[in-house]
Amino acid sequence: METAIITAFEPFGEESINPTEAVIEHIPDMLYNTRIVKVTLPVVYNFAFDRLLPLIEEHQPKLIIQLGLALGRPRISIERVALNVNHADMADNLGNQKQYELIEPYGPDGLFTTLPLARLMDRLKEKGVPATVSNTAGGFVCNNLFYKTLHYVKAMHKSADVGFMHVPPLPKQAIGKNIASMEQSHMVNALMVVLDTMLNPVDIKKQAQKVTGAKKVR
Ligand code: PCA
Repeated sequence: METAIITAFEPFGEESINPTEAVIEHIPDMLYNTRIVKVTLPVVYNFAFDRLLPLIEEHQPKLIIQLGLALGRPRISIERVALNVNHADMADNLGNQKQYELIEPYGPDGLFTTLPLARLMDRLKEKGVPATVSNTAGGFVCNNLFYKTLHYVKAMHKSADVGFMHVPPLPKQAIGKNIASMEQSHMVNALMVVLDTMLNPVDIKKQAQKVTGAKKVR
């Protein structure tokens, strides 16, 4: 049976919750004959991808969708690119702060998602979810995980598509702060749109028609 892996993150920094943990639990365990494997990863530069790697090897997934919390962003962000850099003001959950550091010393500067971004934006709009394509996943653990996953999949010639979705905080996380927030239902809808677009055989056909002539960067 084919598998897709969806990942969330633990809370980090000042936050006592990370909405991504609950969002992945709202997704069924099976969609269009594909098993959905869910895992919450530690917010630690050196451990996040290391926790995911054995699952990639065990399941050989056809799709990997990663979720992270982006405080301060008002919409769902589907990330276009992972950059080969660790650079953040914040320390990870083990106190490591990284700046001006390459993730993979011999890796490319950036790696693009393999998700069909235009199709996803159309479908998220139809569904009424505020969403945008983002050109940076930041320089913290989310970008690190996204970069390492894209790099591994490419280097090991895996067939998995890889995407990253940042979500805003929940309304209860924004109380008393001058920041945007989003109801969990929008986040779950957004993830379902991504999964449906990638796993529903009818949608895959539509995507193929839409991207004919576009080069898939691998
Ligand atoms: N967001 C952080 C790390 C974990 C998470 O959910 C980030 O954007 O890097």
